Amino acid sequence: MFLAPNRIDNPKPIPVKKPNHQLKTTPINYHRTLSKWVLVVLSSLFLLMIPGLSWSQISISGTSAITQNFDDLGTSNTASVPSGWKMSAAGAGTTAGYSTSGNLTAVNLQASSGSPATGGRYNWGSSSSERALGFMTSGSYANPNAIMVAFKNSTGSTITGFSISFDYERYRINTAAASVTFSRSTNGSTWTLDTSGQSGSFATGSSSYSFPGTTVQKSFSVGSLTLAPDSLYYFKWDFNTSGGSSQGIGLDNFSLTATTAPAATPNIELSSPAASASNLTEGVTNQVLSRFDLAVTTANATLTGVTINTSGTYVASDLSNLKCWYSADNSFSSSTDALLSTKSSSLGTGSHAFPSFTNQIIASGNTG
Ligand SMILES: [Ca+2]
Ligand SMILES: [Ca+2]
Repeated sequence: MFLAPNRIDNPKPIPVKKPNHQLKTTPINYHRTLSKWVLVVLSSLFLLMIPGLSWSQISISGTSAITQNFDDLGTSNTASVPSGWKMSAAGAGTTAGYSTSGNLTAVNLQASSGSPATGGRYNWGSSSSERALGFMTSGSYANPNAIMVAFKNSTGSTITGFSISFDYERYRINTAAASVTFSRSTNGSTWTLDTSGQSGSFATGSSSYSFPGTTVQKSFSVGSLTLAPDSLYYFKWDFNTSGGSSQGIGLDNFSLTATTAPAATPNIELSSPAASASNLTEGVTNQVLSRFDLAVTTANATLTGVTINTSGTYVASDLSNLKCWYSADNSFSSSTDALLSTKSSSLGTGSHAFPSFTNQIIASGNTG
């Protein structure tokens, strides 16, 4: 960190040498916060570089809810499922893992009214803008089937739990038993049943349609997780609609909220070379007045502000501004280092908080 005054007074035709004034600075305060968004930026860039990966995992970048209402399916009977979501091949629901090669990323039927009887992967809906994703089976479209989704922990912290909610919606009642179970996985292939998410048995009855009819709302928490940064987590819904005389079931209104462990606190060692008094000559710019070093370990740190004290024999009008620069090394360059703030008023001796400060991340293991 370098502090430098910059003389920008109007040039005078005949420069008059003023007596040198002594100006001394001492950093008296700095602020730090944890930084997690670097990881978010990097993962976003990675996704941008691989546009073909439409089925890539959904990034959990914080503790806000991640939702999916499937309404973007529209009324297409070949609509692609949302990014990160997959459907098993017909009849392959029980054995399907997230990376099973036969998995599909589009529906093959849609219905918003009427009495559809063809089995398939359904884009269900009550209107063109209210959709759900699911199945109805038949003699030619085998049971069971599954929907899966993958998430990546991009929070930079350990995820310790989830709050999850979703709805099962029935679009067709029929004489065959129907139920949906819910499982979770850390690898997308070994699934652990979570009974909190199961639909229970849908009542059977003679064939009839409603868009939608019975809705089963699920809302529950998953705790005791240790999901490290950058690791993946998977959810699976197994639809058992018994084959023929199938009921038509959809999944809708999914919401996932992560709970994270308190992030590691960065360890910051401040070393401040003695702020030796120095004399400034009129007209000089980018004169280093003081430097302090921040050695960061354990976790990334973000410098969010700097306040200094100045003292000496100078007066406010001797300076045009004071600048706070960041350098990743120990030599100052106004062309390659980062200007974090410029203070151009009230420059007399005393305390100066640098205004409109540009936050500066110092990654763990680095000194800036
Ligand atoms: Ca919906
Ligand atoms: Ca709905």
